[in-house]
Order: sequence, then C-alpha cells, then structure tokens
Amino acid sequence: MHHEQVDDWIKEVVSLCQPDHVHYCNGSLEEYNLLCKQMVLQGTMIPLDPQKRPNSFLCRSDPADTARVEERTFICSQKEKDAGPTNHWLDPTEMKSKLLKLFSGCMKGRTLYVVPFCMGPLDSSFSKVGIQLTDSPYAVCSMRIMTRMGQPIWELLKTRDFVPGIHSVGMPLSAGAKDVAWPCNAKDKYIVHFPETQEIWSYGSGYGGNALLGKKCLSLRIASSVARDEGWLAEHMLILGLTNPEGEKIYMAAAFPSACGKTNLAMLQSTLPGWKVETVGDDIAWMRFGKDGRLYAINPEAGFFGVAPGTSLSSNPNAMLSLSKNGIFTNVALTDQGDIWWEGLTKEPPNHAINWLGHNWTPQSKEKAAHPNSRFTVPAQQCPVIDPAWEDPNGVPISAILFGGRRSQVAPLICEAFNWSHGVLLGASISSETTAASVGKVGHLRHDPFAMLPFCGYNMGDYFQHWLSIGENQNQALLPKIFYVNWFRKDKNGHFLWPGFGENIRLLKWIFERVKHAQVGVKTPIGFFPHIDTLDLKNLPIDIQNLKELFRFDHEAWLKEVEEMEEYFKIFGENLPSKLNQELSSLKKRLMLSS
Ligand code: OXD
Ligand code: MN
Repeated sequence: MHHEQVDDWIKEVVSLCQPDHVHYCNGSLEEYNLLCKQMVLQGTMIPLDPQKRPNSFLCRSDPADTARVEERTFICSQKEKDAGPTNHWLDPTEMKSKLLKLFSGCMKGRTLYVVPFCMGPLDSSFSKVGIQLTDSPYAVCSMRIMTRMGQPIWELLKTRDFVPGIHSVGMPLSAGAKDVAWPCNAKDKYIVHFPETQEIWSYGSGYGGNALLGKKCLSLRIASSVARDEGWLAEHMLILGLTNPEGEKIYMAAAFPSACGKTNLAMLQSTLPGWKVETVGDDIAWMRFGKDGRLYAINPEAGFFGVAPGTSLSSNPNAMLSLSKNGIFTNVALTDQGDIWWEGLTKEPPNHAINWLGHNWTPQSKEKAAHPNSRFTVPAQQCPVIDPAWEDPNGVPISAILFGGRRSQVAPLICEAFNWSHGVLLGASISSETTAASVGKVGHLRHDPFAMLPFCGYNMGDYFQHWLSIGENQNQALLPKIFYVNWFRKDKNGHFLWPGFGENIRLLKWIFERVKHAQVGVKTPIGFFPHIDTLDLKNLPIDIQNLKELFRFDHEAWLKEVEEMEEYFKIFGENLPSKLNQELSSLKKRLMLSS
C-alpha cells in the first residue's frame, strides 16, 4: 500500500472495528512502561521481582490460545493453485467478506493501537515497513521488542510503501463489561494473508506468530512471496558467525522447524577452546546475492521470541544472560520469590510455584509448570554474543547453509550435499517430529520442506523451483555449501546419541574446515560424510558405538525414505520442478548401485 493511503486506511479500519480509542504508537520507553503498567492493573501482566529480573513481566495466556494455529492459517491468492497443496486457501473475495463480518465492531470497548514497524535495520535496503493495527497492548509491547517500532518509521513512511496488517483478539467489550486478563476468541481464529495485495488480517488470537504480525506473517509468508517475484530468499533460518582460534570468520544460516534448537545453535557456547559463535538472528533470514556473487543475509527481527522450556545455563547460557532484564515471559511458572521457572531451567525444581495455568504447583503435580510452548521475548542487543555485524545494512556473507530436523531414526549426524541442486533436495526432504510450537499432536513425523511448511506464502512446488533457479544463475564456486544435520538421533532405548548443545561446535568446525580449506568428506549415496578422523572429538564424552550409530547408513531405510519422498512429491503435481525429481531419481540410482 502507498504511504499516501495510510490515513485513509486507518480511518476505514477504525470505522469497521469501532474501537473506543485510537492510539498512535511512538515506540518510546515511556509509552512501553505505561502500557505495561496498564496491563499490570488489568491482570494481563505480573511484574517479576525487580531485584532479580528488572523491568520484566509474566503473562498467562488463555489456555485456548497458546501456540500458532496452522489449521486456521490461510494464503488467499486469486488462484488456489498459487497457494499450493501445503497451504489452506480460500477465494480472496469470499475470505474478505468473512473477515469484514468478523471484524465489524470487534474492537468495541477497546483501544486500537497504530503500530508502525520496520523489519530489518532502518538504513537497510533489504528492510520492509509494516503497520499493524491491533487491539492488543501485549502485541504492541511485544512488537516493540521484536521489531524496530515507533516514531522513526513515520519518517520512513513518507517515502516508502508498507504492508498493512489488521489484528484483533476478537473479543469486543459491551459497555461497562469487565475485561479478562488474556482476551482472545476461543472459538474463531483466522490468520489470513493476501500475498498479491500484501495484506495481513489476524483474528482471535493474541499469541506469538498469530499476533506479532511482523514475524511469521510479514517476514515469512508475505516476504517469501515478494522474494520470489524480486529474486531473493525469505527463510525460516538462524544466522550465526563462527570464528576459529586464528581469528578467521565465516557466517552460516540454518533452517530447522520450530522448537528444534535454532536459538540454541545461534547462541552456542563452544566447548572447543578458541572457537566462538556469535548471533545475527535466531529465526528468520532474508538473503540476496550481492554484486560480488555472494549470498548476503540480514535478520529482519530485533528480538528473540524463544521457546523457554529446556533453556538453561547449561543448554544455552547466552540465552539465559539475554533474559536477565526487560523481558516478557509468557506461560512460564512463577516462583515464590517472584521469578520465573520452567522445566529444565534448573536441575532441582522449586518446591512450589504457580504454574502457567495459575494453579499451585509442586514437583509432584501432574500439570506442567510451564506450557511446552511457553516463550521469552527479549531485545536481541541484550545477547552477550550478539554479532558486531548483526545490524549491518548490507547483511553478512553466508558460506554455509544447514538444513535439519528432529529425526530419532535414519538421518545421520551430518552430511554435505554434492552441489546446490542436491542441496535443494536436502532442504525439500526435511521431515521432523512435530513440537508444541503449533497446536496439534506432538511427536509425529511430518514433512516440513526447508522448515517452511507453515510459513511459505505460495505454492511450495514453485518455491522449490525458486531455490533451484536462484542457485543456477550464480557463480557455483561462490554459492554457500549445503549441509544436512540431525542432533536428535536416538538409540534403541530412546536416549539421544549425541550430546548436542555446546558440543555441536565440533560439527560447525568441520563445516568451517570444509568451507575454508576444502577438506572433503567420504562419498556416500546420500552425500559426503566426514572422515571420522577429521571430526574433532577430543574430550567428547561419547562412546565409539554411539558415534558409529550416528553415522550408520541404513540402506533399506534410505530406500524406503526415497519411496516415501516420491509419494510425497506427488502432491505438488506439475508444480514439482523436474530438476528436483531428477535429483531424487539420481539418489535412488546411487542407493541401488551401492546395495
Ligand atoms: C516461532 C515458530 O515462534 O517457529 O518462531 O513457531
Ligand atoms: Mn520460528
């Protein structure tokens, strides 16, 4: 939408939603503090002990509103085919008339906040401006942490187009009615994207990616579709910098599905002396080729919205240090000392806490202390290992791309693609056991190509083609090398074979050597495996049997895997690139020949 249209659009939405008040956000600290104060009075926020965690709050959502709602997420392109087989679709005109009914009067008794924001550094040509109109002060405060929000954006808007987003918790208040701590619509939720007109409409949820429209809605679903048209990539990837003891540095990006450890890898604290990881981003990467033929990435976000359970001083000390102040914690437990707790935070649980449901909790309780998808929201600059170039308007040059998922079987610890198009096959072949990040069954294996299944704003078959084309047209020698990793393989007793976390540095080191010094691995039908003696395993507490198992190549299982992939790819019909089919046939042939 053009900047001249800002006022008209806001007027239109105000007359549709009928809020009692309209507030234009300037993004100041005073405004943030005032909103937090109001939310404390309302019961939405509980201040934590300022001695322990200054300027931090706990929020408890409605139990009917705790995660992204993929079943209620729509891509409304003109043609159903352009949304593709992995997205929910409805005709845009039909959806608009549905939304107009839902949004009519939906903000009665509430304030509509006008939230101007920028995804990406203000001075970057990669960046995109959006305006979120929302009746949720929780969303406003979260957007202030997660994006560049407020006054400077009004300046940018004088010359820039913007993506309009309308968000309502879907719970109007009749005159004099008392509000609840977490308003939402327990029955009706719609997270809707119109990629052709670049519009977002979100109704009924106040939680995470449903409600912070800059994140999944703009930076992935809308941006992926814009990126296809403009020749760049909008990806569900962390970005990290890796420095060796000699001071040489590379950057890499990694795509794993939600709640598979992107934040932990992005902030990894190395167990190998002299090796250092620094964080550019933990969830989203926008990447484009520079004039020099290299791929450059920015993190469009300004904060971390991370999964709390399992985060601790031993699993991710840098995340814990990032959380020391100015945070919003949603659906974690409250200790008797006025601080936060979640499963895995400390070895010894507290004797008593109030859990995410507001119930008394002890270690004997059947209920969880924290919801499995409970989250922290904190400014990225609080991360002690934030990369010096994290706000570089030109982005950082990417030397390696990692794909991975949560696979207890079959997928090896690490393997390298033969080339770009084989790498695209590796990305397309990501399967992962589902997590609590999305409403639905947890722990069942599903295809999640490029970790973008819930986030691709157009036909996933065309997305594969876009990835193939973008690499084909470049100098092959300058393309990032592509790897597949899996930290989640288990033994027969269901125990993880690999220690993970800080020890993952050993694999990053191998990738570094591969990129910098062309150290080649062992060729297998599915890619290059590391020569065991090129992996740094010094002082690694793992027995040789487990290590063998992590790289065990199960021929039968891989043939089955390929057959299953062939079946899966059929859903894309004629939108499946023939090149990808060829890559799959070649893999099958290599497997047959090696048996
Ligand atoms: C997220 C997600 O919140 O992927 O980042 O669900
Ligand atoms: Mn994510």
